Amino acid sequence: MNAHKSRPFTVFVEGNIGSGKTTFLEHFRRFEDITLLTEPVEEWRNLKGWNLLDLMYKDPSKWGMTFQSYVSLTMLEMHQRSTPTPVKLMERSMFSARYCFVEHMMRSGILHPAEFAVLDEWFRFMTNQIHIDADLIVYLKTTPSVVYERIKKRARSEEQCVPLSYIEELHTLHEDWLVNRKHAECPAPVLVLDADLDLSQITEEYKKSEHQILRKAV
Ligand code: DCP
Repeated sequence: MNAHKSRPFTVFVEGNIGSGKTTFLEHFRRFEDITLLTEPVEEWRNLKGWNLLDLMYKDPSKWGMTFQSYVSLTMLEMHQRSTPTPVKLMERSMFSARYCFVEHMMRSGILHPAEFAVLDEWFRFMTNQIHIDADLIVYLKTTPSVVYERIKKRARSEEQCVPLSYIEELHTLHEDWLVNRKHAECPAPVLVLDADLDLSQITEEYKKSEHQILRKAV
């Protein structure tokens, strides 16, 4: 994996919707030598004036394919982005897009099998033909009912109709990928953190990952 001496130590932060990925990234803002790449949700909400996230939630069968192909593009752009620092911390990756979100849309019939086949071919091409740096995955593990309450509380307008069953399904898909290793591809070692803790306690939990992330920066 460390083929190029100058390439950054690359960490993906993964976990269910509302698991605190953004808060985790913010925790590392205080350190030098880390580039933080937050998820481009704002780009998904405004592509030439179109809110693809909203379109996808309102009519998943019609917009799921369009939304996920745009997510893939934005993720690929993040994977490819060069950083001036020795550590690169990314919110999500093209892997969770494929193994959690696209997988859910395929299993639930939201995506037509032909649409799924196209997305899957893109994913295979990207992971086989383009080198995607990956050194560590931080998995913010949560209980579905806990994140469901957080999602309701933060009230992101597009997510208002998200049912608990969807959050449970996404939880299972994250577990299958990162803990049960049901997919051939898990691109890096996984560090599991308890992300059910509330804000007053979570800093201590986040600190458990500092060594693994920061020792690469020195
Ligand atoms: N999403 C999706 N398909 C993807 C990636 C994300 O449908 N491939 C959706 C799910 C959410 C929104 O995009 O409605 C953002 O989800 P994330 O879990 O990626 O980001 P959060 O902002 O919820 O993360 P956190 O609360 O952990 O900071």
